[in-house]
Amino acid sequence: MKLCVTPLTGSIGAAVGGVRLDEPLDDRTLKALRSAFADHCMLVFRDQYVKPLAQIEFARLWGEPVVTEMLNPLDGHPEIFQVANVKKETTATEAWHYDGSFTAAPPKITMLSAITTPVGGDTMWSNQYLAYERLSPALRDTLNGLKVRFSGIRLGRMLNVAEEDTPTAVHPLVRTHPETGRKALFVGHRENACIDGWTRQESEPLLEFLYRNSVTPDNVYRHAWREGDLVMWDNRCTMHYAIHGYGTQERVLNRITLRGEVPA
Ligand SMILES: O=C(O)CCC(=O)C(=O)O
Ligand SMILES: [Fe+2]
Repeated sequence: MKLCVTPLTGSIGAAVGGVRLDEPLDDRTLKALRSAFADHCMLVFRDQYVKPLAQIEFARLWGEPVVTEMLNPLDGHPEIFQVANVKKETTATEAWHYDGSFTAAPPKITMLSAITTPVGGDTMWSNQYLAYERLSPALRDTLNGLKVRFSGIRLGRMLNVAEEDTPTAVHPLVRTHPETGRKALFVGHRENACIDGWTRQESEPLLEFLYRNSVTPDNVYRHAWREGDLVMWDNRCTMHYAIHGYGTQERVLNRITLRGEVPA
C-alpha cells in the first residue's frame, strides 16, 4: 500500500489513503503523516473501523491521551470519551470552538472514530493560521498584545455545572504553534470568551468580528461522516463546529484528546 494524501479544500484538511491505522506504522509512513498533519491541520482516514485499543495505540504515536474533566469515559477505556446521544437543545459543540480552551493547557490534538453515523451530523473545521494571516498587518500587530479569558460556560450548562464553578483560563489571542512556528488566531464564541481586561461591551464587537471572519466558507472543510472514519485535528490551529441536523437519530463517535502545551 502506498500512502496517498489528497487535500480536501484549498485551505484546510486532507484525506489520507493507503494506510491501516490498526497496524504498526513504519517510520517513513509516520513521518509522512506528521508532515501532512502539519500542512493540512486535520486529516481524514476513511474505512478504518478502529477498535478502542487500536485507537488508543494510534493516539499514543502523537502524544499522551488525557482523561477530560467533566466527561465520563467509555467503559474500560478511560482515555476514550464517547460522544453520543447529544440533544440539540443542550449541545455545547454546535458552535465554533477549540477543545478545552478554558483550561490552562488545552489538548493539542483530538481524534474521533465514527461508530454510528446518522444522516446529517456533519462536522466543520476552520484554518486559524489563515484566519490570522488574512487580517491586515496593523490589526495583527494590535492583536498580538491581547489576551482572552475563555470560560467553559456552554459545556458547563450542558453538564449542569453552576456558573460560579465553571473553569476559566486566560490565553494569548494570537498563539504560536510550537511545532510549525506559525501564528494562529485563538478566539471564542462571545458567550465563552472576553478580551482580558476589557469590558464585555468593549470585547464583543472585536471578538465577534474575528470569530465570524475565521469561518467564512473559503476557510472551512465540512466532513460528512461515514462509519469507520477516523478524523484527527490540531486543536492549536483549527476551530471546529458539530452540526446538529440529525434529530433523534443515533450518532456515536469515540473521542480521544492528547495533552497540550500552555498556549504561548
Ligand atoms: O460531535 C462532533 O462532531 C464533534 C464534537 C466536538 O466538538 C468534539 O468532540 O470535540
Ligand atoms: Fe470539540
